[in-house]
Amino acid sequence: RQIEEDLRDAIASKQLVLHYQPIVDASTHDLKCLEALMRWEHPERGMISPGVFIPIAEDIGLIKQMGDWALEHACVQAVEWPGELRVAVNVSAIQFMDEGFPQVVERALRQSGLKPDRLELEITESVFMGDHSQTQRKFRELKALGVRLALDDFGTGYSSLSYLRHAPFDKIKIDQSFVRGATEADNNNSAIISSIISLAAALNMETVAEGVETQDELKLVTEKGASHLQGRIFSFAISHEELLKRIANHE
Ligand code: G
Ligand code: G
Ligand code: MN
Ligand code: NA
Repeated sequence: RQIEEDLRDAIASKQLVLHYQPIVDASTHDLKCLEALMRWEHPERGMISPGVFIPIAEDIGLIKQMGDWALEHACVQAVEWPGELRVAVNVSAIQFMDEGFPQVVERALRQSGLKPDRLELEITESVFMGDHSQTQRKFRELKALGVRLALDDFGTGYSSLSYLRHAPFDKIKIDQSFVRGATEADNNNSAIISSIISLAAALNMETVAEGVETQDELKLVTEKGASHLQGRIFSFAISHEELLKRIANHE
């Protein structure tokens, strides 16, 4: 297919870019972290969403190359930000399962000079489908590098609480499907959000409520005690240039 061919040279042709979505402290609404979200600026089709091209990249064996690029590029850009801001990078399960993944992270840190605790890796529950001892080894190596680990899209996959016993996550991201409509009567979303937040607190993990769009959702996740918030009510993902402008205006 044409789109597959086009994707193969998207990196070399510099058509991939990272946009950044703010994640704020739930009490102060201060900017704490930026989630890097890949965009493909296709020469003819315009901006293509990662929801479309990431699954294709996974199918045709390009996700490692693209994900490694995103990691390196995000570290290079984050070095320019004020030192208290972190960058969160999404890691595909296929990319994580590659034997040398911790070394890719180490190289991205070394080449950029980014302090390890400013890098947060967003990993989904699907990594637990892989070989258990290899997964544990990678977690150990990544923690030894000093990076932070976040469990992304929590509650949507093959969630088993047993993962959390042995996995050194610093943060749990509550999937936006729970936040969306959590304010409507007659559904269980709000109870699920409460349980995830108390579980995370008991395990000493931070929580991000994702996809906060409305005042009602904001009020609810704040009352429930999420430590961090992300969503359009604060900002959608913006270009790196726009981010640098906002940072400059703030100082
Ligand atoms: O930005 P948007 O909502 O369109 O992103 C859709 C999906 O694509 C999200 O699930 C997000 O995690 C994923 N995604 C965005 N950027 C990356 C990336 O660099 N690597 C991986 N593996 N997934 C990404
Ligand atoms: O799977 P992951 O958590 O990485 O997905 C992040 C995705 O969520 C991005 O594609 C981002 O554009 C999207 N997103 C972020 N905030 C909101 C929001 O408030 N509403 C909706 N509908 N999507 C959001
Ligand atoms: Mn994510
Ligand atoms: Na998510």
